[in-house]
Amino acid sequence: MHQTILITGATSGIGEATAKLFASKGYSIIISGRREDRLKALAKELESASYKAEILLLPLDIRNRQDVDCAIENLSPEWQNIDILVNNAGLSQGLDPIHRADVDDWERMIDTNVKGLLYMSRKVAPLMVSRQKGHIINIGSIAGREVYTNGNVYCATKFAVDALTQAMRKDLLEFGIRVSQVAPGAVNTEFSTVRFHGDTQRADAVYKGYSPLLASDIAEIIWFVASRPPHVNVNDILVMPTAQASASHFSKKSD
Ligand code: NDP
Ligand code: 8X3
Repeated sequence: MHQTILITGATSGIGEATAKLFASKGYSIIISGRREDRLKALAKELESASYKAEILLLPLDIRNRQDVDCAIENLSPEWQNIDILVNNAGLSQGLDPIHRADVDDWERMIDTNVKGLLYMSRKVAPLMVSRQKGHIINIGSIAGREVYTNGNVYCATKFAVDALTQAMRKDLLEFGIRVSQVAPGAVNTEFSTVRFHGDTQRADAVYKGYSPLLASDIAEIIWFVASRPPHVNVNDILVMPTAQASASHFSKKSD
């Protein structure tokens, strides 16, 4: 049966890898993110002979509630049949103690990771409720299980994702809608470059001396979660690099 997935934050990292994997499985895909040029390039690739996927672009800033509302309301009836929503768009900004961190960084993380996820879910969940089917997969983090030094607000937003995943599962239970969380440890994406405001040297150091997870590793787990039979819901998966035992406990080799 024809299936549609909406992936937020598809311009990079985990979201982009997930779009590619689901395209290879024959899904129609709504790809969202702020960088329209990247959405267009991804759409071109996924529509090409190697994937032949049907793609819809939803360029938007997930922090803008009105834009999220309009984007979902203006989907054609066919594209509103969203089977899977992957709430993946998110970011970290800064790594500073509570008394020195930049409050603007805090606002960006809360607005994106918590409020953005809520705006999108609030518009897509009713579409799923009306069809009595659907699957919401939230991308949490090890940072939503344990706090680490200077992780303060980023960790708080991912603890919120964990809480919201549990809450959504209860609220949507009677409608047969599955709600899952995939919570990774360190994944080598643009995440650290964004956290350190474009300082690629500092970002590269995060992934040195061990094998971090790759975006494709997480895409495969999202696929596993999504492809269980309808009576099976994977509530939660915490997945780490073999060389990472906790949020701040790594086995790294120096050069
Ligand atoms: P990337 O930086 O590579 O990707 C983040 C994606 O989120 C981009 O596509 C970006 O698109 C999108 N995004 C960010 N802000 C907004 C916004 N305001 N509106 C719309 N889209 C936005 O990082 P990852 O792939 O690693 O991150 C994906 C998710 O995984 C995040 O929720 C992150 O917290 C989580 N995660 C990451 C881990 C890691 O170690 N990398 C570990 C655990 C969880 P654009 O900039 O074009 O808007
Ligand atoms: C991203 C992983 O450990 O940098 O969520 O917070 S971590």
